[in-house]
Amino acid sequence: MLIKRAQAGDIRSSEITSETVFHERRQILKAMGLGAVALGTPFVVGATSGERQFYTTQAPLSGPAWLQNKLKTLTPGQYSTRESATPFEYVSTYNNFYEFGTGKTDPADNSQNFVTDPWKVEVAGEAELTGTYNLEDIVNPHTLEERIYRLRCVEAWSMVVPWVGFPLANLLKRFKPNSNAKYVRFETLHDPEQMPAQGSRFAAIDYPYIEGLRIDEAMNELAFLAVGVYGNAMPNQNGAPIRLVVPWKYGFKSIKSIVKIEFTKRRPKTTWEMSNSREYGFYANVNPDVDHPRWSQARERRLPTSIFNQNYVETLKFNGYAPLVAHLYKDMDLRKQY
Ligand SMILES: Nc1nc2c(c(=O)[nH]1)N[C@H]1C(S)=C(S)[C@@H](COP(=O)(O)O)O[C@H]1N2
Ligand SMILES: [Mo]
Repeated sequence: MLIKRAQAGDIRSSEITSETVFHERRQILKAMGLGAVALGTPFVVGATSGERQFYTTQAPLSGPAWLQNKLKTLTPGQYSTRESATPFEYVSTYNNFYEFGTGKTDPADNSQNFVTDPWKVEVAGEAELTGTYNLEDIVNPHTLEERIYRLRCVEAWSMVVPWVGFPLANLLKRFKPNSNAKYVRFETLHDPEQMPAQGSRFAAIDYPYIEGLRIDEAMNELAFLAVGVYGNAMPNQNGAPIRLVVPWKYGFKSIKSIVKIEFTKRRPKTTWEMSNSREYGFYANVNPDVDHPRWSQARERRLPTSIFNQNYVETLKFNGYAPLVAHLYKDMDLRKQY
């Protein structure tokens, strides 16, 4: 009842610019005691003035103790879509995480014993500060916020996910990247004992999974590091314990289970571009005008779908985030640099 449906691509300019209003709303939320809402349903939507959504969980908090503590201070973030989130059941069982198998339910089926605590992240390359850090030290200085983003897979399906995390830029700045830092490269854990597909001679892609962003893309306020969904810690199949979320790009840019972040001079060679550069580009901006060589990108199936209703919605340029990101590409031909 508190969920308000709105048009796709619904970032209002007021939402983008109105910092003050946002902070006021946050104060109201705090005063209402939201963030620890407990009602009769497993997932609860709290909202201020019937507008801003906020999902939290009634299930026991998961993840390490330090994260559970931090989750109690979760706040609604800026830039959330007002579209309703795809139910948790779908978000956590319809996945792409090839390290655990290529079927949509393989990640949920095969990742349950994946060990994500303790977890270390190495920060390397063109920056003043580098080193290997416990996940807690990576996450702790940041306020955890909820961002409800559309996720558009290159395979032409999409969902709406209430992520829990913090802006990537805030983390990157802590390491003081130098003027040679033109790109940021991300790497997923390589551990064939835990990730069965990495050991297979018939693996669909090369491992470890690598992704990358141009530094200005990485510093854009929409680029997000997520440590959870639906008010709780990240399910293994969604990329526990920490994954990238780049909502204006195809889902494959949103690399999971990150162990290394590196500032580089040169554009990194990324997994899907290396596997087939004609089908998957480095930029991978969602673009209804540039079809995949084997299918149209003009529309997408919005989960949940059924055999009776494929629930097609129009695909939006930059996945509807153009007001915040189009300027990054103003001098580029996005048909060539896809
Ligand atoms: N390491 C790794 N990260 C990955 C993938 C993967 O196979 N391995 N799949 C990508 C793709 S294609 C998509 S659409 C999203 C899916 O995220 P979700 O399962 O949380 O919806 O994760 C991306 N990140
Ligand atoms: Mo994807």
